[in-house]
Amino acid sequence: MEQTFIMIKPDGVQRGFIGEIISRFEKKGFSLKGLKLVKVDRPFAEKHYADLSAKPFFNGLVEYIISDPVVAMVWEGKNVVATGRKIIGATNPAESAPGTIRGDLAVEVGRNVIHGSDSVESARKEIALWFPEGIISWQSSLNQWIY
Ligand code: RTP
Repeated sequence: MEQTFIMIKPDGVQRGFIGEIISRFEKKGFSLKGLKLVKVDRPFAEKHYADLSAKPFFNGLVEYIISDPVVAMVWEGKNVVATGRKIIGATNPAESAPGTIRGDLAVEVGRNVIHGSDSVESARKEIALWFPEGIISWQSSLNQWIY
């Protein structure tokens, strides 16, 4: 079953959106497979965002991610990578549709509450980076009715 990596960024944690965000993924029918509150250091954040190292906003982005704890999660389900990105909304909250997490909860691209893997391959790499200890395998008793 497909998995994705979702991170609630420091602003999402500080603003009290952990429950709201988990609820949106649960209501859609996805399963939470990994969850931890972590404060990452600069080398780790630079590794996570390595693909963006040439961007002018890279240093600010890294400073933001290391500033306070984030919630790292693994979610599982049918098409969870692409559907997760739809639930999250466009990168710039000014362009995110109402009803999406960023469309409802954010106004600034530099404080857009949440990250979600952009492909199955990125998800695999990000889950390995953030959960090197691995993911506990378990099944919800509701699984047979979710889809
Ligand atoms: P994410 O990786 O956080 O899910 O975001 P994304 O794929 O929607 O967007 P991406 O282009 O990968 O950018 C990663 C994060 O960098 C910040 N950003 N700031 N100041 C700016 O112009 C700017 N552009 C991007 C955002 O926090 C974005 O989520």
